Amino acid sequence: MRWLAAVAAVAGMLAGLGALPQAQGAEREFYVLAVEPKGSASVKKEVFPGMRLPEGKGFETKAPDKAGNWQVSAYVFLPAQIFVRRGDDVTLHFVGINGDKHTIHIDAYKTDVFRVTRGSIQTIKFKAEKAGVFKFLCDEHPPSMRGELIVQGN
Ligand SMILES: [Cu+2]
Repeated sequence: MRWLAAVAAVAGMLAGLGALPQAQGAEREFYVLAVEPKGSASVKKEVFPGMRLPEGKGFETKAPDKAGNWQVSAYVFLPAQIFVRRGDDVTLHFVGINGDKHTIHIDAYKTDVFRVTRGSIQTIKFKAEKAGVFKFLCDEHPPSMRGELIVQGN
């Protein structure tokens, strides 16, 4: 009966694969948020690390103020990885949540820049004709504000 359990496990895995996104040529739509998560603490509870984070405006550290409160933040895309299949019709809505502006471009698919401001949406549509991993970057907030468009297929 052990073989029956193995067959059932494989069948379950195959059924799970069937739940993956549909065939090529599907319409795929994503909202990509420009956000700035923040962490804060007081030196009374946590020592200020004083460590230098990577250069660029993507990261910001505020040293303890008079009350001993300090803060760290980073600009990021949420989500930062987008998976589609070659042949899919892709719609990306970039939405400005934090930060006054973000100047963005996508390798291979949207090489001319576009700007997202707080409270606005820039919509990009394209057919994912080329497989590979393509970066999308914000010029104002390196190195943290970057993402990957991953186009699967041959
Ligand atoms: Cu940015």
